[in-house]
Amino acid sequence: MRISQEYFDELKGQKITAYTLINNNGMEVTSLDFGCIITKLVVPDRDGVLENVVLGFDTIDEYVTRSPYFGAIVGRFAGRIKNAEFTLNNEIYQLVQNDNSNHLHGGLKGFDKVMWETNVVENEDSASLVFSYLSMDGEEGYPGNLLMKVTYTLNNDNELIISYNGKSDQDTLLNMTNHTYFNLSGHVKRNIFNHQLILKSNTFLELDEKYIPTGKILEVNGTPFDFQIGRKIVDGVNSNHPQNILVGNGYDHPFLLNENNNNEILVMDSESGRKLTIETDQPAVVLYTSNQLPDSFSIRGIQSEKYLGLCLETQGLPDSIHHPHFPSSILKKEEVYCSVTKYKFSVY
Ligand code: FUC
Repeated sequence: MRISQEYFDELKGQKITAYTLINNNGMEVTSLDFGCIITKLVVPDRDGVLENVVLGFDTIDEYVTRSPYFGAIVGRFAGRIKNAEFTLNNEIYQLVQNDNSNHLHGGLKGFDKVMWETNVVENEDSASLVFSYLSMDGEEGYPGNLLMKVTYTLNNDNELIISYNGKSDQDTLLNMTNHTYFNLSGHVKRNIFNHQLILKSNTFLELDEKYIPTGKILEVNGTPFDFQIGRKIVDGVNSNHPQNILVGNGYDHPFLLNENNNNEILVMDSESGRKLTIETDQPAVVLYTSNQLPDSFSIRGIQSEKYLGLCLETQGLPDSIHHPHFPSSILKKEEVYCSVTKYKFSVY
């Protein structure tokens, strides 16, 4: 295992560093201390060819001005909170409105746009980046001083393990995820239409026209939302299902997971032979097929357009604070938020 570290860019006089973890098979994960952004993830295809399989940029300016959360850690709350407000312990909290009148992905300056203190840890069979950030009471509207730690570990089994650890001095909301856009073709040679997805989930959340959960939990049976035996992403693009059409022809939906820590999410690209297996302890995964990716810029020389990346955001349910029948995302004072998601790369 190796760790390298190099100057990436500068933002308002602050130096941003890119850290790269490299395992004995040549798999590489590069991440910034800004937003814990994964800029590159290099994995072999079935012929052993090492290529990058995530969307990312080479300058900080692109991340700050136009990135739709490429590779970033999202917090304090992944997904939307209706009307950007909530009541907790009889107190009303007004959050930053950054998605119409709603709150999205932690606000205008969420965890994806702050500097994280970074430490490197090297072991024989793994290497880790440990990121820490103290989010102050009132930041983006949330209560409590929250100390957050996010750890990226790469091992020699081609696994990237992301673990989250948080503690607040007041009751607060917390729902963390990583917002990587995967494209297993390698260097974005094709869009994700033919990526095959298997998901151990038989229900998903209905969304309203602002992408806020209505509260209804729908069965996947007989719909393009049924990934239990596997289907291609293009099915949801061509679908007449009102929920596929609503989000811009594709998916932008939370799926409730039937199982945890048991190969519950699988993505395969038959042309490259790359396979990604995700395991998590989170109750849900948001499947987002980059339906809103603008075509107004390029991504490392490739024209940006819809469907270039596939996001599988393991997390709690969006807007859960307004739906008592959803699993709670309240983090109690002095209790520890602890969660792990594992991404394993292999070939078939
Ligand atoms: C996802 C989606 C949103 C949004 C964002 C960039 O998590 O749920 O709709 O477009 O990412």
